[in-house]
Amino acid sequence: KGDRMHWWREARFGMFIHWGVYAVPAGNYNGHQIKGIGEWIMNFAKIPVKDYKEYAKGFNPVKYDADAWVKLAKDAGMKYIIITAKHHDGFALFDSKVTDWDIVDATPYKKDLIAPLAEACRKYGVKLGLYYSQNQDWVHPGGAAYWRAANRGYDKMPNAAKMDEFTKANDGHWDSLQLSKTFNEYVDGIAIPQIKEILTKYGDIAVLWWDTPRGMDAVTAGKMNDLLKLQPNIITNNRLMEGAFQGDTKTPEQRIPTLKELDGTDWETCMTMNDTWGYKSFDQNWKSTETLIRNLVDIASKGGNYLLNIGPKADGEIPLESINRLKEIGDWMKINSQA
Ligand code: FUL
Repeated sequence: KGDRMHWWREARFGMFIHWGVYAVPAGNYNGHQIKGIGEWIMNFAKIPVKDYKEYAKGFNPVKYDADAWVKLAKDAGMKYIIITAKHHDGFALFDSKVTDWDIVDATPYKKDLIAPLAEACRKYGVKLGLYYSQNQDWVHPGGAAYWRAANRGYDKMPNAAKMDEFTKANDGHWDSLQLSKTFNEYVDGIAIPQIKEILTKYGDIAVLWWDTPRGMDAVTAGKMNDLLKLQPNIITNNRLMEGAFQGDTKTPEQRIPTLKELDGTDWETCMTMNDTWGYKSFDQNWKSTETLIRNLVDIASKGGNYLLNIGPKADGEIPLESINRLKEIGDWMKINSQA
C-alpha cells in the first residue's frame, strides 16, 4: 500500500471536475432559480426523466480543449485530476456500450470526453482519476435516489406537494420510470459493465472516486470492489459502502479537518470554488484566491490533499473566475515552490 499511495501522498493538490448535462439548465428550471448544488437539479426540482433527457441536446462542448484543461491544472501545481465519468444523473461522459444515455449517443457532440483527457494527462504527467456514482442513478431504471428536503425554488412549483408525497413513498424517486427495474437489475445491467468500461478503456486510472453509498449492500459493493483489480495500482475513497470497504482515503467534503480529528488515515478535502460542483449560471459566491491558497497550505500542513473543483459549462468553457484563480495559484506556486 505504501508504494501504491506514494504519488498520492506527495501530490497535495488535485483538480475535481464536475461536468455533465446539468450544465445545460445551469441551475434554472421552469423559470425558477433552483437553490443548492447544480448537479442535483434533476433531483431538487423533480425533473421528469423524459424532460431531463432533452437537455442532452443542448450539451455540445465544442470549446472543450482537454490539453488546455490539463495544462491549466498542471500550471496551478495540481498533480491529478478526477472527473465525473458518471454523476447521479446517470449521464456518461464516455462512450458506454450498455446505454444510450451518454455523450456519444445522446448529444450533438457525439465524441467521448474522457479519451482526450486521458491523452492530455499522459502528455503532461498528470494522473487521471474517475468519479463514478455507483449507487444513485436517476435516469437508468433501478438506480438509487436520495430523498432531500424540499429545496427553495422547487417548493414554489405547482405540483411540488404532490411530488413530495410520491418521492417520500418511493425511496426518493419521483418518476415511475425510475421504478421500472430493481436496483440489482441496474447494478448488473449498468453499473458493473460501466465500471469495467472506465477501468479498461483509458489506460492507467489512478483513482476511482465512488460517491453517495447510503443503502449499498455488501454483495453489490463487493462485486464493484472486485473490479478494481483491473487497475492494480488504483486508489479508492471511502464512499463505496457505509461502514465497509473503507478504501484508501477519507473524503471530508467542503471542510478541512482539525488536527484532532486525524487518525493516520490518508485524507483528501474536496471543495468548490463557489457554492456548486456542477455549473450554475448565477452562482457568483467565489472564494478569493487568497482563501484557496490558505486552504491548500492548511491542508498540506496537516498531511492531506486538496481536491479543488471546477464546473465547466455545456459548451466546454471553464468559468473565467475559476481559470483566473487557478492562474493566480500557479503564480504563487512558482514563487514558493522549491523546484
Ligand atoms: C456529493 C455529491 O452528492 C455531490 O453532488 C458532489 O459530487 C460531491 C463531491 O459529493 O456527495
